[in-house]
Amino acid sequence: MTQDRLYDLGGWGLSEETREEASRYREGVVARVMEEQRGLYRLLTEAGGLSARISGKFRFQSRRPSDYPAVGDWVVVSEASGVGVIHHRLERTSSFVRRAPGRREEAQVVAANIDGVYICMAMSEDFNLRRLERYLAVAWDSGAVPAVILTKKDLCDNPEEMTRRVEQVAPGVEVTALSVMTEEGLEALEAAIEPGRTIAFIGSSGVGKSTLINRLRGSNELRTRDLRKIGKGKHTTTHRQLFRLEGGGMVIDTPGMRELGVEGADFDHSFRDIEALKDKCRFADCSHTTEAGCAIREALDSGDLDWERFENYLKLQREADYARMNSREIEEEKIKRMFGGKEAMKQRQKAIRDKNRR
Ligand SMILES: Nc1nc2c(ncn2[C@@H]2O[C@H](COP(=O)(O)OP(=O)(O)OP(=O)(O)O)[C@@H](O)[C@H]2O)c(=O)[nH]1
Ligand SMILES: [Mg+2]
Ligand SMILES: [Zn+2]
Repeated sequence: MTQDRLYDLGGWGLSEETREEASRYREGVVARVMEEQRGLYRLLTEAGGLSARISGKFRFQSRRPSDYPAVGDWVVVSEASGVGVIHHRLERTSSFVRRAPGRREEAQVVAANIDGVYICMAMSEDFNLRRLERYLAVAWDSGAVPAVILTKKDLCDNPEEMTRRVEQVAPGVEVTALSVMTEEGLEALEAAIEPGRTIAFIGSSGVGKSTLINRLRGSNELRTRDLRKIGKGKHTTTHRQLFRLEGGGMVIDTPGMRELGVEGADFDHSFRDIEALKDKCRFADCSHTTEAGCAIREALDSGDLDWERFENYLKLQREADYARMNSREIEEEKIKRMFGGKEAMKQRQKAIRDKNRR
């Protein structure tokens, strides 16, 4: 497949490593996933936009939903009479992954190859610190740098107090309060989205993600919630989509999440205050319940550590453990499929060893 170079994908975040990885495949050219809707992908190649589907081989080799391309991914695509076929998904440098709600709890990639995760939370009805802690734990695990965007500042009577409370549960994270109504904080946000970098906007439904992205793009293309027409709890954005801003930065709009299930979490960053306290407990295996010299208990007693924050930390850790356990089960399932179970595999290994000994 030869191509006219209309787009320099370097400006769309393509690194030398990924370009090199793509060149190892013979089937097609490199492209970025801009949009995905029910198995139909909108891609950008160096020659321009292209609609594509997954090849049969790709589908056959994919075991989990997270194996499939997500918005932001780099893929290898070939084209025949205007329709693209995706042959490979290239290595991800980062990904925001949630545990999808539903019967089969599975990892779902919300956005891939992102540099930043902007966790959006409204300063009005949506404000919830425990949920924010959950988002931060998952966002830190993505490999991208999280930031908190507090939206609808115009609807808030005490924005300074609210910002302060958010900063307390988000150690080491930039917190920005803004309003699309009054335009306050927008310039700083625009400047923060640097050329060639990709930022995913995530958060509950109705916090104003699409409104903000429309404003950054100077466009009205994205549908936003019309408060007069649509009832509460409805999601306005229905699929994920990547845009490049005039300044050269890229943003990904995502549908609001009702719940963010934990698939992986990074506690060292998101709960660094608690992790640091744990190191000060007298006993390395301290359960933080009745032991003497427990730094956690002391901090809870003195009020330095908020009880609700600590309880949320424990809860999220249980969830992360459970998710890890699940992925181990998936591994075992895979072994079973390939070798007919662990016992069968052990016997085969023993047979091979015996044979080699002879
Ligand atoms: N007062 C005020 N309202 C805002 C602001 N930003 C957004 N809104 C309103 O909030 C509502 C929801 O905005 P959306 O942009 O659709 O929210 P969303 O986060 O994209 O929601 P989903 O697509 O469902 O996830 C709309 O009615 C916006 O007009 C703001 O800064 N101030
Ligand atoms: Mg939206
Ligand atoms: Zn302790």
